[in-house]
Amino acid sequence: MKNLIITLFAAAAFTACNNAPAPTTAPETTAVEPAHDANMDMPVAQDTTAIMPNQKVFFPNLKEGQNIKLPFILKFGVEGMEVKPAMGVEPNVGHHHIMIDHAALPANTMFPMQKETEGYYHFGKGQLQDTLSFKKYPMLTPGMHTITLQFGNSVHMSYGPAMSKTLTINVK
Ligand SMILES: [Cu+2]
Repeated sequence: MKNLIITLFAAAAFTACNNAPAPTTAPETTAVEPAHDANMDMPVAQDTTAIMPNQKVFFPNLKEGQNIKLPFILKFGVEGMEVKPAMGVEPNVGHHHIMIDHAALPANTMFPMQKETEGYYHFGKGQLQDTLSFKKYPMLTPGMHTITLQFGNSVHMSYGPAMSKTLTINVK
């Protein structure tokens, strides 16, 4: 008798599950809010504003005010996060981006794609360095420029200023 009750209970539970499948789509939102609420609308992406004190990017071979001569092999450094090619979104994973003469991007902002002529370069294969040449970086004319390393997640959403580093360089 006890076994029968358990069997019936299990069958009932199974039926109940079948009758009430979990929703497969998120509730539709009617209003699209601008940047400050963007994370609410993108449940698949990590809250890119939640940067811990041990997480940062840096330039391993470049100092503030450094004189450089092109071509220059620029290395990209990151601590507390992992560089992977842009595929699925994972917490604390992403890739590097370089911006010439642009400030760090606010968190949850989409990195401009295919805008190299405007000074936006993304390294979605997980590259850890690039060669600064005048051919690829024509905006690096002689004189002072800012160069910003910006970490972003696999869908090119910025992790924000906390995961960026900006230096001024003097191109000779
Ligand atoms: Cu990217």
